[in-house]
Amino acid sequence: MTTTRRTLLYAAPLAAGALLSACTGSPTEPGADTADQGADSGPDEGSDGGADGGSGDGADVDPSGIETLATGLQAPWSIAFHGGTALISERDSARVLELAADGTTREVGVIEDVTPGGEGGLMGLAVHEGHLFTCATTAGGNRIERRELSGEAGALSLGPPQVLLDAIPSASNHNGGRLAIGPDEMLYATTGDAGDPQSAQDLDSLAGKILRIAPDGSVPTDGPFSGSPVVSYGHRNPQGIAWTEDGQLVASEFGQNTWDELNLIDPGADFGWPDIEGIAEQGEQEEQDGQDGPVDPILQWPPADASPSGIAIVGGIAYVACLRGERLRVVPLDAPETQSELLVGEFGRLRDAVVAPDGSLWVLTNTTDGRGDPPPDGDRVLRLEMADG
Ligand SMILES: [Ca+2]
Repeated sequence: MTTTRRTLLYAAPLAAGALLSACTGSPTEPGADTADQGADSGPDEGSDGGADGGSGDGADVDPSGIETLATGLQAPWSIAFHGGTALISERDSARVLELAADGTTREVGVIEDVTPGGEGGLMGLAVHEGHLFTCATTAGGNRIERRELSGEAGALSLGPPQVLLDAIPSASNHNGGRLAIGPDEMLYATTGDAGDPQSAQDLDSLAGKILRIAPDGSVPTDGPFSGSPVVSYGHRNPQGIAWTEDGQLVASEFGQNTWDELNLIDPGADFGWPDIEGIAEQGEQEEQDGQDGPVDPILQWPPADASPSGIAIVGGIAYVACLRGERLRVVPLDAPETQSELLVGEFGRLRDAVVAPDGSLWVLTNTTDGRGDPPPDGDRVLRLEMADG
């Protein structure tokens, strides 16, 4: 297979079987993991699976090397880079950690006023021009703040908080919570429906949306809805956002019972929830109001095989960290049907995937949040090397 896109160098020191499935992208058996996952995954970040979504041959995979960069993390949620230094959020402790080259972590600070509970707590991180942005659950809803980062690597500290956006509806489930700086240097945030599905269709609610604000918290004047930070609506619980080199925003989203989604986000678009889950069935689209109707996902998966959270895009390929599905999905965006999968069942639930400054792909495991089966050394950061294929 000749390709110019960047592909993944990967090795599976632990399980040849996982390597085989990574290479072939063989379909998983429906319900195969429900015995040990169904009981503890609940209805939200993993729910009852349906039929097999299938997966075919995807990106070239050249087994070579995988590295554990850090262990001992507790319910980690997000990785963001401040220069060459990785910052990691822990959901329940509300700690922001910095990762040293030797794999040790150091507490940079604890985000104040965080009220962890269910899926809430300290969630997404983003860094832009010396500032750390956080999304966290507080008594007054989910809140986006920024703080100045000061000091050198190994001695970083946080300045006082500035609240950028407050009172985003929160609940024990469906908090969204992912942050990212876009190619337009704006701050994007995903929000869940917080248990009120209809709020996703209410343009006056911040729930069930993808939002966009300036780094100072102001609402950009060029958004699709005047005076509003809303970019897109009709989302249930999106937790992953990333951009292609062409600037296309891509988002992952948890479905309810039937279909998780991977969506291409265009400003102003409706993504269907709660009327439609996954790709619209015949007839569902006609029932919708609006000129263009809701937008279908480019790909859908049964929650048992996915439950997607953070995503990273490298060379036109989206890498999707899956919680209940316990795998990294590999989706060539120009041919989503050729998707494949990596790390299947090897490291448990996966929460985030990010591109590091050196171009490698980092993946954050998530086995210690009460739903996984944690190893004795807690959660970890994995490094997967990328190479030109
Ligand atoms: Ca949808």
